Amino acid sequence: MRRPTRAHLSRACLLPLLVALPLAACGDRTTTADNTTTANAAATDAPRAKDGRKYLSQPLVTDFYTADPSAHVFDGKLYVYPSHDIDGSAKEDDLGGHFEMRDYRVLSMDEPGGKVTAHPVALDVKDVPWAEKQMWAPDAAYKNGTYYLYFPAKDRQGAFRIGVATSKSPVGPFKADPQPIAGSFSIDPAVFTDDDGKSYMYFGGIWGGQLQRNTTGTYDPNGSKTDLGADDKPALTPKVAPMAADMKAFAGKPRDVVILDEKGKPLLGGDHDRRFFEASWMHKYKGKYYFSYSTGDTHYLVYAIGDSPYGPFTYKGRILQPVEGWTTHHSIVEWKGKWWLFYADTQLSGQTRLRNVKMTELKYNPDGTIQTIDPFVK
Ligand code: FUB
Repeated sequence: MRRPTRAHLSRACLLPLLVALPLAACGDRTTTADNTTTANAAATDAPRAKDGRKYLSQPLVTDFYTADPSAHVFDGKLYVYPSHDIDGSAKEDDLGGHFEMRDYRVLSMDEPGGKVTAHPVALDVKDVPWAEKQMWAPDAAYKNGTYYLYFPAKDRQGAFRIGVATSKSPVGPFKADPQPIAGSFSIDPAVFTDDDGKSYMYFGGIWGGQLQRNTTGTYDPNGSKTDLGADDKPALTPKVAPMAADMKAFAGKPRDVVILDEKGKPLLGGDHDRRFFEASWMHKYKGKYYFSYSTGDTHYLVYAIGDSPYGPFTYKGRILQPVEGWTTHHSIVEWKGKWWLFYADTQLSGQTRLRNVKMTELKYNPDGTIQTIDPFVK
């Protein structure tokens, strides 16, 4: 049998299930009356990248496009909160105008490598009173019987803000608060709950994420379209804010998340291989706080370690080498005795705007550093 090209795969996998699908490529799956889809993460005849390299792992779902996977374990089950990429009409640009997402769908799994259930729409931009467009990378949290979905979107002035929506179910539907979180700006919320029950939101992203347009505390629509252009000055930092007891507001002003080099100096703006771009994530391993993020235009997922959720964090290295596609965005979670990295590439479409989420095991060295993952098999 001829190996399906990425274009074939993309079209075949996204067609309604009217015809017999190439199950070896798309994975075994069924669709139920409530539009729930289940897919088997394992593919037997794995397609290769254009240059012949074999992907390390396969997309978790193949009948719609997903990115920015935030994974959480609730009651022993794994839930992934991804962006839902769509094929919009905007031209690709440096500010991410081509990421035109309008809603969220949650994925769930009972076992690593097992069936993936894709649940119906959990939140649509039309049901968020303050938001106009671009429902980018979300995250979720749980407290006292309520699930919280955090999401960035542009308001009617074109400024990214961060909203919150709640549900009694981890898969939604979620009901959005009428206003964004007061004092929030930029993109990519990641909410971490520490062992003492206190929660923190990490957020921010440069370029399309507008961090460089929020340096004074107010959104400046005419601010820089790129880095600040001050290569020998400390880089723009992500932000962290403690969450209020109701998980719907900040309990304090957002602070800078300072990332230091090996000499204890803040990473510089010109250090594109290591400076923060977007996609904050926090996890705790053996009592240390691991802040991880994407370097954007150099395409790495990297991490820094600290002793407090507020930092400072010292840069330690790469988690993931560049994937196929411009962006990747990740999460790290412990599940069933192993650690997992969730990330995205463009295997199904070959287009940056149409990504697909994946998972792979993440391993630590005895000294607590993370073993760098290559998204391709040698
Ligand atoms: O998916 C839209 C944006 O692209 C996310 O918010 C960023 O992290 C990047 O993945």
